Parts: sequence; C-alpha cells; structure tokens
Amino acid sequence: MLTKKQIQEIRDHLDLAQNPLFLFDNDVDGLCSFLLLQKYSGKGKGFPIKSYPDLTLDYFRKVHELGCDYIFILDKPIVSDEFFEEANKFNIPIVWIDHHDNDGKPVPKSVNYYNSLVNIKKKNPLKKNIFAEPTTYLCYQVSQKKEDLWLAVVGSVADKFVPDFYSKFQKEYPELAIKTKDAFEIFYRSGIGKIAQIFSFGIKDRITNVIQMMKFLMKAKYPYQVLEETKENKQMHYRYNYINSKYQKILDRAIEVGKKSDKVLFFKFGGELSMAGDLSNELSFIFPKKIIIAAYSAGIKVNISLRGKNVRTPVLEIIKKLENATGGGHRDAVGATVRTEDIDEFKKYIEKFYNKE
Ligand SMILES: [Mn+2]
Repeated sequence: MLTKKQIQEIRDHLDLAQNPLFLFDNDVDGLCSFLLLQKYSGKGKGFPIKSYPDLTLDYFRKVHELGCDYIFILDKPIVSDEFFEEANKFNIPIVWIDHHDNDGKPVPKSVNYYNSLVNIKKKNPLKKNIFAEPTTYLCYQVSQKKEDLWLAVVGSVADKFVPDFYSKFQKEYPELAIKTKDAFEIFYRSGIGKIAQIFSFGIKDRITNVIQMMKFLMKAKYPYQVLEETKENKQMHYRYNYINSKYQKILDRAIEVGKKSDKVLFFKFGGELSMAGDLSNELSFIFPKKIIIAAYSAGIKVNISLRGKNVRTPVLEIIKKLENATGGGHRDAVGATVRTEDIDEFKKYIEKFYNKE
C-alpha cells in the first residue's frame, strides 16, 4: 500500500505533467496500471516495455518521438543506468511505481520511487514471504476513480491478488464476479477473469495491434465493452479466440497427463506458442497439491515453468549441475531454461527431490 503522503505526491506529479509517457511492464498488471493513471490524468501516452530483464535505453527515444515532459515507469523491477542518465541529461522527471523486489539495487536520488514491497519491509523488517500489492492496486489508490474499479480488479487478479475492493466490485457487477478468496478462481472462472485473460493474450500481440487495443481501452468505460465483440475491439477478440483455442487443446492434454501422474506432473509440449507460464499456473490451480513442470521445447533448448511448494530449491540445485542452464523466481513459482539433451536429467532430479519427502 502507498501512504497518504505518497498518494498525494504521485497526484502532484500527474497534475504537473503536460504530456507524460507511461512505460509499463508487458503484462496485465502493467497495462491496467497505465490505464488507471492515464484515465485519472486525462493526458499522455502509454507504451509497453518488452525488454527483459531491465528497461533499456532504447525506450528513451519515445520521449523525443512523442514530445513527453515526464516519465512514469510502472510494474518494472529493473531500469538500466543509461536510461536514468539520459533522463537527467534532458531534465525529464521520473516517477517509478512498482511492487517487485529489486534485489537491493540503489535507486538514484533524482527518481521518485514508490514500491509497496519496500513500504512493507520498512514497517516489518523481519517479515518473510511478503506479498506486496500489485502495481495496479497502488495506481488505483492514486486514481480512486470509481468507474475504473473493474480495471483495478482485472490488474490485481491477474497478478494473483484479491484486492480489498473486490467485494465492492461484486456488488456492482454480480454477473461478472464469483464469491471466493482465491485469485486463481476469479481469473479462470468468472467474467472479470475472462477480461484479464483477454488482456493477457492481447498485450502479447504485434505492437500495432497492442496500440490499437490500448486506444480502445483508454476509451472503454464498462467491462461489457470489452466482453462484447465490436468493430473497435475485433482484433483483440480474434487474438484471444485464436490463442485460447490452441491453449485449451494443450491444456486438455496436460490434464490427462496430470490425472495419471503422481506427485510431480511433468508435461512437455511444442508448437508455435510458448505458453509454459500460463499452463503451469492453470495446472497448479487444477492440481493444487502437485508439483507442476511445464516444458516447452524450442529447438535446442527447453523453456520450463514450474509451480509447487518450495520448487525453487531443487531447481537452483539442478541448474548448477547442468551446462548453460538458467533459472530463478519466487519460492513456489520458477522459470528455467535447459538444453534439450538435459531435460530428462532435470525432470529426474525434481522427481527424486520430492519422492524423498
Ligand atoms: Mn505486477
């Protein structure tokens, strides 16, 4: 959560900006954060950040291209030093709002930095396994526009967080909500969750289509405008239906594998779309007690997404033993990449780790 003082400071920045540039992480939390602040201020342009892991200098050219006088960075944990240096050179103020752990990398004094995780840690320095409110939640604290409540729910739920204002939303849109405390359940089983899924596939479309979607959403006032297919959102629906039909087929196969598997559910798949992250999330929702390994073959390497209790521990152990293997993430949600010839060894190691228990 942001403090009252922080909320006021961010509002002051938004009021001061004539033409702000909102650079946001390329996911639903990032997109909704941008929409909330843009709708609040009524000014500026948005652009998703596709560079990983950091926001690179390239993105600074958007400041010149669009003639922006202020930069808001949303939901991105790392920003390159060159980006900050360029902003200093052109005297462009930066406001950075996030909820990730930035691994202690110092933030330059010139940057106005707001982070819900930092706020929690300041209050309870010893607290472990903190789940800080997503950036969307923080941006809604700033904007407080009641008509945008649905967007605040979409961005929060997509980051696996049920916000305290969910009950309010439930009252306002009972047909789009379900009664639960489980963010996954809202995401997979409700109308508002379907909007989060539409955004999730849409934001990863080609950039011209993403910009078209953003323009549509900047004008949209109600969730039904998203759910209903119209001339303005045709491409967004096309993209969702196209990816979703492929995704459902893969998911069905994985569920069959899951029904037959023991503690560890290992599922390997190929094809044009890497959806290992989406897949492991949904499989962990369907099989909450299992350890999920979703492995997407991409030629010479395999991209793996894992879910399950303490799964980071065995993953960090095994990637040390394999050549050119990388991986990391949260305690119960991890991504990794290994060479194709090493995937069996990787799988066996994880299975052995859990069968010991
Ligand atoms: Mn986020």
